[in-house]
Amino acid sequence: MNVFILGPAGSGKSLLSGSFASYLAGEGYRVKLVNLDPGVLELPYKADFDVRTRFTVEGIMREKGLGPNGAILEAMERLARVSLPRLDADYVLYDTPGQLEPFLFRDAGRRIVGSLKDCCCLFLGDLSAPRRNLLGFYLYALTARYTLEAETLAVLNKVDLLNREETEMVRRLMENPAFLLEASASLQDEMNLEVLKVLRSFFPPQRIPLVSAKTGVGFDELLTLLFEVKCTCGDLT
Ligand SMILES: Nc1nc2c(ncn2[C@@H]2O[C@H](COP(=O)(O)OP(=O)(O)O)[C@@H](O)[C@H]2O)c(=O)[nH]1
Ligand SMILES: [Mg+2]
Repeated sequence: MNVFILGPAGSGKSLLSGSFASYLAGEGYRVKLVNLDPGVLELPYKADFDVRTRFTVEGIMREKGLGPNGAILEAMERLARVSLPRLDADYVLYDTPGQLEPFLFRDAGRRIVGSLKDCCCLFLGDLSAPRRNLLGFYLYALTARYTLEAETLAVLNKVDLLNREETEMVRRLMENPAFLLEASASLQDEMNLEVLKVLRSFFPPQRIPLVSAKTGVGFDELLTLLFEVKCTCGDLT
């Protein structure tokens, strides 16, 4: 299975790529790691294929006299055309560019994901950041799924940074968003619920695992969800 790890800058894509790969290897799977981030300076794992052997954002800046934003756009154009090696493994994990938007909204993401069979994307949210905007995170994950036309699992990362009450609160919200209204019945909450109702009629609800790329908490649940995606009859509720 090809697993793309997506998410906003700093959500933990690279750390999760490395630590989830180690976890899978420990479970007895053959795992390969691909770095698709041409802008990263250091990686917390050893990549089996690294796009930086072809080009880097820094190299493009020098070569073309561009600033960082222009170089990132040029790098995404090149990424869209890069030919990836076929890697023989049970799971190939793809760490994606630090900046999500140009990967998602330009050709690179759609082309690369669309060129591979047996794909699943993990869309990471940073629990230390969007605690008050979980619906916004979920909508963004759906945007990735809609844009890439690939099965996409929303995953909340950095659960180790939450205390027990905060973790419980997030878990309850994920299981039953109506809990939002019990907390405070603002206009925004009512709107959130209406949006959720509409979304649920189009997208089957999915369990959202709370994981930690740092400690490995939640990896068992993440792997179970990947099994369910693989099994077409999988029930994600
Ligand atoms: N505490 C904690 N920190 C994390 C976790 N995942 C990532 N980080 C940290 O968040 C920062 C950004 O992580 P990185 O993997 O580079 O994010 P990326 O930009 O999405 O690839 C780094 O300092 C990581 O060590 C996590 O689960 N828990
Ligand atoms: Mg990264």
